[in-house]
Amino acid sequence: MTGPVPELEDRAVTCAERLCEADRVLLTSHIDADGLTSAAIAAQALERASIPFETVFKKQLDDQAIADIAATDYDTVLFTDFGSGQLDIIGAHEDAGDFTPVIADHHQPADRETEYHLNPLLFGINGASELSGAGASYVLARALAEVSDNEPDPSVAADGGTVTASGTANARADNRDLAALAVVGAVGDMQASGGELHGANAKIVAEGVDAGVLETGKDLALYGKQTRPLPKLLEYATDVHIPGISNDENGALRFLDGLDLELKRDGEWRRWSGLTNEEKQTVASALVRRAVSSGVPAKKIEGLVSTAYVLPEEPAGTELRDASEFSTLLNATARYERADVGLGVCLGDRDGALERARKLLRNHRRNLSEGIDLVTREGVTHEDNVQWFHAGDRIRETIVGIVAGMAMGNEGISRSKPIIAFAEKRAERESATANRSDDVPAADEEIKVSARGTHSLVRKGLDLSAVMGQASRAVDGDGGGHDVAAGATIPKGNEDEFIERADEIVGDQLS
Ligand SMILES: [Mn+2]
Repeated sequence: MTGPVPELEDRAVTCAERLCEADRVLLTSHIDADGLTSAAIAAQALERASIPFETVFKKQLDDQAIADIAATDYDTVLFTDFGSGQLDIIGAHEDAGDFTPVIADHHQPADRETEYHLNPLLFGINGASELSGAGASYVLARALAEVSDNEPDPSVAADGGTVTASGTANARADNRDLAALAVVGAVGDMQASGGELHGANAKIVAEGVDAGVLETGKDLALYGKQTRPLPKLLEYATDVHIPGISNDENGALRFLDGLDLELKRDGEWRRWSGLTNEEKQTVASALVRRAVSSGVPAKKIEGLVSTAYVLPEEPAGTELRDASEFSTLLNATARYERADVGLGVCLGDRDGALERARKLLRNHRRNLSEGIDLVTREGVTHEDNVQWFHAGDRIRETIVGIVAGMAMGNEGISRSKPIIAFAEKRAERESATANRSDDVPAADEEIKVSARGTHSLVRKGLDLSAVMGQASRAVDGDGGGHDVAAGATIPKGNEDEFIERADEIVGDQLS
């Protein structure tokens, strides 16, 4: 039998065999949507293979976090969605005999190798767009099902006769049912491009469809198709800006009113997921017509349709039914350091954990809108090539970048210059994650810097990853990220010098 990604199969089997030899395993994973789904996939695969394990989450896998792991009694440590980039540190512990690492990751490896290292980049597969941490964990899970012989064969009845196992039972036996979580992780890591997942990710999607845990189809590329009331779905959809609808409460309402459509049922706004195909067609066509008549470029209009990844086993009208909403829910738990809640949701806790996750998401949205109001009210300072604001401790450093990006285009905040936001790093607060040793308080003397641009600025040469890296290192900090969004940490008091440097670098890039 071959796994979903043939290039990775041999290595996945080697890693799986090593896990099966362990008496017990410490599973450690990154805290974000991809890391949470990675952990959930690995946890279920270990459990089904009857390998005892414990799960811990780390926000950052630094020297201290790895030393803490080494100090445990575990001889085998499974790292998911991180570990490759820290192989130099991990390798030193391996050499010292502290533990044997098994890694399922997709980040750029450090300059060091180890035997049980499953990473698409080692096999010519793009780790940024073709396979996520959850995808690598899924490949490992499939190999674990193949290698472990602890599970009784579900197709054989107790009396030795053959029972007709359902497709889902088969999918569970070979871990293909976990493909849905792998897709949520990939979507959470923004691996969909041009409206869909590609490469190794697409192979995982195919397995999920085959196993009955995923459905795909072309649909409107708007966020919130499961849970948002129709007017809000349209109003908040700003990836493709449609004049008179996007960011326009009354406009969105008027647009819907003009369609021959039942907008409310039982006094409640209907949601996209509850519309018939015909009704969806009515809205979509009208939306495209409006976009065309308001001069939205054809390329942008194409972006109104994308592939939706639906989890048909989850209840309709819930976040869990749509891969993109599911990943957003998970990110909300991660951002507020409630990995335990996110993991619970992934593992099927539909009562306590799901309710807590929704509360965190509501709270997150409120924090965002308060942050945007604050920035818009107080305004930004314009330099020649950048604009910036300092939130102090009034916006959490974990969301200040998103706030900055969302505030662009509001009154006084330009979309033709990148925006840079400063916020104080706070000592980590109480957290109920399984392990708090990662929450070593950051020095209060540090400032988190977040920068956001637009795709049109990137096309003109903007690379915020370079800006954040160079400007921060010039003031004894460090940073990096992506061309359109990046971040840094710098010592407090160096903000002015940082802005001066960043302004120069952006000027050079855009000249
Ligand atoms: Mn990841």
